Amino acid sequence: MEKLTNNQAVILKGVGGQYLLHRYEPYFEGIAVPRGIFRKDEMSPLPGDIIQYSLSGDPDIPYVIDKILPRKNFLIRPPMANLDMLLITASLELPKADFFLIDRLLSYAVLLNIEPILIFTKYDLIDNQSEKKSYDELIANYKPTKFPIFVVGKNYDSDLKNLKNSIKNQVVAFAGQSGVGKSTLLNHLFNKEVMLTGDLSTKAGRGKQTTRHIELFPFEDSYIADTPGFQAISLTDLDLDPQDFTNSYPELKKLAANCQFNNCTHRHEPKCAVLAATPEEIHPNRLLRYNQLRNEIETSRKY
Ligand SMILES: Nc1nc2c(ncn2[C@@H]2O[C@H](COP(=O)(O)OP(=O)(O)OP(=O)(O)O)[C@@H](O)[C@H]2O)c(=O)[nH]1
Ligand SMILES: [Mg+2]
Ligand SMILES: [Zn+2]
Repeated sequence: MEKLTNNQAVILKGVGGQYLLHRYEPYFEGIAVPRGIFRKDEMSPLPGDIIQYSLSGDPDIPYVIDKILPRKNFLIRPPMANLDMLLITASLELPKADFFLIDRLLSYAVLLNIEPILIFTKYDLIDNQSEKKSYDELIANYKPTKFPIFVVGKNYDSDLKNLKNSIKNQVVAFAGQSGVGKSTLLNHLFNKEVMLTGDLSTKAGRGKQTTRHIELFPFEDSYIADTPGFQAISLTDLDLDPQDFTNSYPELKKLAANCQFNNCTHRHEPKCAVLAATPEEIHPNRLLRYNQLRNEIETSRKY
């Protein structure tokens, strides 16, 4: 994140047309409403937006948002802007890892210029063959991508410090299935209960997903969001160029340099370096899923 000037701030959340603003240096926090013009423009302020503000003269809502600065990226669902990093979280125990969801989230992040990080939770629960197998399988599928991988669990904190370092000074969000431990990890990073976790929400009788609105939490020079809604991301909504989708797989992109055709789809072409690759270069199951996802993208496209 760039350094902000005296009249700039980050939007932490928006509720009922009011926005909570925050800045680390020099420290600032305040509530603002946007100037009328945004409503006409369709560009409405989002959590993560860097904005310019001024005084409103109203003691109840002391600031107005004058301008939204250009966005690095913005997501429609969950609605937020300027995300630097996506913490894609999967469980080594239950719920069973959804490899398609992980693949989709990885591509989505790459395509939107967001750095993906993989986090595997519940390492403490690995005590039989089937969980050991799910650990090996996750590592084997994603090690060739070279995306950072962190393994965490109850009382297993050896990767936690590295994770903390990686997210310094970044706007980050959690993504992954319900119950994998996103809120648990967020609370662990903060060292306090900021988010309701599974147990609590069940007790409160509020069903599965706990968080409804998007909120960024300032944490050691970073902004962290515990965002519901990433499960629903759909690559076909992006109206992607299928070749751009292919290029969002780093291990494919690397191997593709040696394919005979430079627009190789790596599905059936002769002299395809991807089809000839070893499981250490690209995992066979990830390649199978890639085929299916690319087919979906191609058939959903309107030519
Ligand atoms: N043993 C163990 N349990 C964990 C770990 N991480 C999370 N849990 C438990 O898994 C359950 C779900 O955790 P949450 O943090 O609420 O999961 P979540 O990903 O935030 O789920 P949603 O908010 O529904 O998306 C809770 O009962 C946690 O205590 C872990 O590393 N080890
Ligand atoms: Mg949660
Ligand atoms: Zn190829």
